[in-house]
Amino acid sequence: MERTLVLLKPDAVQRRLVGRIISRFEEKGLKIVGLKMIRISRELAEKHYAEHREKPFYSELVSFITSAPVVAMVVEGPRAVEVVRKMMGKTNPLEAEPGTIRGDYGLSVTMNLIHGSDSPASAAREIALFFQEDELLHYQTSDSAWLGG
Ligand code: D4T
Repeated sequence: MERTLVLLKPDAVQRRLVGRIISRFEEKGLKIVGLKMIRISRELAEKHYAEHREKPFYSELVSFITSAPVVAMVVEGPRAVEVVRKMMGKTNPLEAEPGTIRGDYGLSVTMNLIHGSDSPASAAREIALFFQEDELLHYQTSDSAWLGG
């Protein structure tokens, strides 16, 4: 089973969309195995977004993600990385399809509500940045036999 890191960005918290977004992942059948609300430090933001250091939007991105609390979660399921990315929609909410999280709730490429790891390798790196091993739970849900995978 695959795991991926999801961040509900400051705009999702400020706009009170956290419950609705988490519900989508629950309804899909993904399993939440780690969940916390944090204020991301500049140091953590710089590590998380290291690959974007040279991009023109980097400083705005770091300012935004550190500006207010976020919800960090690890979700688990078959091909969870790809499934979550599909549910998020394209990076720019103006281009994201209706039915996706960004397509349904967003208008801004900076304040685009949600982050999801873009590969299993990124997921492993990012999960380790945001969660200690003992913050991730191993458990069975009672409906797992009916979800396949
Ligand atoms: P994340 O990493 O947040 O899941 O977003 P994506 O994987 O969909 O998009 P990305 O890595 O290309 O961009 C990371 C982050 O930067 C913001 N951004 C992006 C921005 O503020 N301006 C821009 O022009 C772009 C391309 C949004 C997501």
